Amino acid sequence: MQDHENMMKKTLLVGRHGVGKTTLKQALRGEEIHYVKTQYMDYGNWLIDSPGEYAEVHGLGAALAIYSYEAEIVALLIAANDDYSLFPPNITCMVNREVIGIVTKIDHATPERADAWLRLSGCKKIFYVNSHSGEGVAELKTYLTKKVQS
Ligand SMILES: Nc1nc2c(ncn2[C@@H]2O[C@H](COP(=O)(O)OP(=O)(O)OP(=O)(O)O)[C@@H](O)[C@H]2O)c(=O)[nH]1
Ligand SMILES: [Mg+2]
Repeated sequence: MQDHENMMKKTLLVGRHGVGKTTLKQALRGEEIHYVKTQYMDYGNWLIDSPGEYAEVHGLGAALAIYSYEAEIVALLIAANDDYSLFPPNITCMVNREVIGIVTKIDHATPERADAWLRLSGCKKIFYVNSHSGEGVAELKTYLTKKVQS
């Protein structure tokens, strides 16, 4: 999968430390998967990767509202095997952008619980990915591709 930056919607990835944001970014870009701890906002190209610690603060809603100004789409990530959610109910109303949900690590557990948490937080459209095998990644990438006007 080749990355054509100007064809992609600028997308902000948000979720707890270790949920799989950077790994998903690598999978979406078609890069080799390798671990790197995200230490600061990474504006590399169309994907804006955030450190999990930024989402693990009391003022998450306000922080989301500010970072989302830089993006066209905000993606909230929860892993299939997570046993808690950082995102309060209807947090999507803090964001003046489309918000999608992404369940990561679907190789670890079934996605129902993470899916329910993301819906409770206000996400209407939810994707399911395994960034290691690539399952679900192409479908997500297609969704994040700008539609050509005819
Ligand atoms: N089994 C499995 N492991 C995954 C998947 N996605 C990510 N991981 C693993 O989860 C760990 C954390 O992944 P990262 O992508 O670094 O997580 P992050 O959300 O970027 O974390 P921070 O940068 O600390 O906020 C790594 O060891 C990844 O290999 C997945 O779909 N399946
Ligand atoms: Mg990271």
